[in-house]
Amino acid sequence: MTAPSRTGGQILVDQLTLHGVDHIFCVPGESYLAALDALHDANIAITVCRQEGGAAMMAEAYGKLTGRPGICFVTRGPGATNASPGIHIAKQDSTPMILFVGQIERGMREREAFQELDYRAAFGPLAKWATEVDDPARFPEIVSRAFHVATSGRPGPVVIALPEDVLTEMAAVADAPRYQVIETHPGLTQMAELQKLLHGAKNPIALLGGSRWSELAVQRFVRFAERFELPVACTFRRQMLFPADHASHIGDLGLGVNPKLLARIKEADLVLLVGGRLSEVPSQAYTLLDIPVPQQTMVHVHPDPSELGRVYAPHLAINASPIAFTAALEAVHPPASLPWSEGTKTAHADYLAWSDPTAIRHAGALQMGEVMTYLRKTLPSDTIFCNGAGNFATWVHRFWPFKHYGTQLAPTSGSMGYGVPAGVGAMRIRPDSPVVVFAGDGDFLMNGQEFATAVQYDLPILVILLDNGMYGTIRMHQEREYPGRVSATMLRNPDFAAYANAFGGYGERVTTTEEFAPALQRALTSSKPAILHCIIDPEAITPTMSLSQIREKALAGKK
Ligand SMILES: Cc1ncc(C[n+]2csc(CCOP(=O)(O)OP(=O)(O)O)c2C)c(N)n1
Ligand SMILES: [Mg+2]
Repeated sequence: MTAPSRTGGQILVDQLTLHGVDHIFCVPGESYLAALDALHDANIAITVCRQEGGAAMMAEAYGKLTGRPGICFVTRGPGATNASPGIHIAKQDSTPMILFVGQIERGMREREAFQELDYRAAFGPLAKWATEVDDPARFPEIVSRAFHVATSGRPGPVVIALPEDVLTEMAAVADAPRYQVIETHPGLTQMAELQKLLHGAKNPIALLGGSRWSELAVQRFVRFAERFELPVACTFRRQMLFPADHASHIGDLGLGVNPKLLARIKEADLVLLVGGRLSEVPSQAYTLLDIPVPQQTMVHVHPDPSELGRVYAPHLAINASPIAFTAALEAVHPPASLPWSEGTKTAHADYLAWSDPTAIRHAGALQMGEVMTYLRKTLPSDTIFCNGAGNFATWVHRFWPFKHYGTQLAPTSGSMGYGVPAGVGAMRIRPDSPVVVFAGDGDFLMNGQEFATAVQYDLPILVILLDNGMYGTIRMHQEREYPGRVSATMLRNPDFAAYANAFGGYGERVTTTEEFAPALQRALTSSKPAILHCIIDPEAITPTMSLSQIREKALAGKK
């Protein structure tokens, strides 16, 4: 049978449909009208956004939540450069994503035509693969490859430029088959070696990170941890990989980490690192384990062979996805006695003490320890927490007990402005899960415009915006390094409650602990996207150290 003749835009959208795409995030542009036209009749939901940075972060959040590539469409030049933070997040966070970018007509290339950009050059180092389509007949091949590249090995972002005339040109070409996720399984001998190492260990520890997990993979790892009474920590912003209330959970390896957890990892004789890279933040600036050869016996499990031996030379390297590895763990058996099991109990108790918000007191009338205690009592455990970067995020990371896979959206890349778009993206695809966005005053306004998208699609995300009138994290670093010399870190803020109202959402200003709970209840009953504008004392820069204490300590050190 001969293939029907279709426009490039139609062929492209037909490929998306057959690869299972059910949602795209976009800001429109005249450069890809033919693709938008084909989307008009496709069974694909569209979220139209206010800025490409927000659209790309929503697509990245989709990829994080589903394990399938998040799809984003933007226009050429400024549309593409605006989308670049989402690409960087997908790269660092190992998230499958595909960004389609409009492009000038083929015949105008190299003249620096209107909004012309060389996408291979601009996105080459940022993305896992960046390319441009030259012929509409090649859409089936190139889109299929994009899905395979985005999801295989260490997942990541793909960028595909779409010349305007390639989208309008007709071609007769057959569709590609639906892509398959390329699974990477551990070998029997490797699993036997792992069992041998575990049987010889006195003090093992597991660290979980990366992507290519699933709810089932987490359940399997929980069963393995139970059989071995193994202590398990999650790495930076990967807390949803192991339930915080489980007896084997011993905390997370992020910023402002529990010193007892660090000590325990240093004292371990076997480190089982599953899925992650143990990069700068979890490795505490590469000080936690020796490089290249850790003193501990290291077993590194990663879906991408190029990450194995990249920084650490593991004693046992297993090239497998967490999904396949955890399936194989079912056949690994514990030794007759578990000399570390008392240590696991102590480590879990240390975690519980460290993450107890009730003991926390800091400056100001609004006490975050009490706020977190209230949230722990009130919010359902399947609430999806989203945040960008700033000291405000500590309240979530340290004090919210993540219990389920798929409840944490936070960039390991430390990108500000992620929380609101991630929350919008999450609620678009999981409309029945409560979504809470934690944001700082600096962080919020980097993509606060997507609050309008939440209003447009009736998504009642709840933004808890902690306003301390500054880029607090940087101020904290300033006080440490250059005490008393405040430079470019102060902010004069708008009335964020009025902002929420002006957008058609619900907004309230919260200045005391007593005001928080009733304001939260009113926000929830409004059923609208809501912002609680919480005024935080600038002194309350960390749960335990005030800004003045940090400055005084630094000044004392300089004397
Ligand atoms: C896109 C981006 N720009 C700049 C930074 C550097 N940075 C990290 S935290 C921070 C300040 C965050 O301020 P805010 O959101 O108000 O949170 P706070 O630290 O005050 O709680 C800045 C500027 C970053 N991580 N990402
Ligand atoms: Mg701030």
